[in-house]
Amino acid sequence: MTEVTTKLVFVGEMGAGKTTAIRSISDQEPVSTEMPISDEVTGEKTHTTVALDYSSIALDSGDLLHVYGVPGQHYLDFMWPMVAEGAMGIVVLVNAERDDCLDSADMLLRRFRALAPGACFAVGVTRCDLMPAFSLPAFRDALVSRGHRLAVMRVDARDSAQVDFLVKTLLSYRYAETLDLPA
Ligand SMILES: Nc1nc2c(ncn2[C@@H]2O[C@H](COP(=O)(O)OP(=O)(O)O)[C@@H](O)[C@H]2O)c(=O)[nH]1
Ligand SMILES: [Mg+2]
Repeated sequence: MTEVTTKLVFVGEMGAGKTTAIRSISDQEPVSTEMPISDEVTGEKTHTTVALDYSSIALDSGDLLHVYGVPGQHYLDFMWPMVAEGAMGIVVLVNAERDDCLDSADMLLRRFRALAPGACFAVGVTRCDLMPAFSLPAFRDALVSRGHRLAVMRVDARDSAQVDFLVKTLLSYRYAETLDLPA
């Protein structure tokens, strides 16, 4: 049996939960690269932040999943094409606490759809427990009104079962458009 390798990408702004989500579903500690972020760049954060996360996960099916986490900030977009290339699934993560989470999801969906036209997409909204006023249906409707029809779900990046569910949902799409049923 040939082993199938699949590439999955998490993209989102700093604090959206990428590193935590990848750690939640990894058997081993993921590889994370760090780079300094200065005041001028973010306007807030002075210490180092994780720029890229990577982990490989063996699925029950025997397939190998390569998982990448890439920052959603504009100034790091030089990394996006190489990470998006050949991706089967792309999860856009947004932090419910941020006022700009709709704009962030919209922008990242547009950019990554252009970079990976064959990929399946889903949006995961993190930190909803800290934001009781956040309405998932309203957020989903707002994305639809911007032309994005896709799975949008709450996900606590710290909860492996929730991240696992989101990833499995996305992986199940890979068959949706390739089925060639006899007439
Ligand atoms: N309360 C709460 N915290 C979360 C949730 N998802 C992620 N976090 C926390 O949010 C913080 C930022 O996550 P991190 O993975 O570092 O974000 P990254 O910058 O995208 O890699 C971490 O402290 C996580 O534990 C959530 O749904 N609820
Ligand atoms: Mg991180």
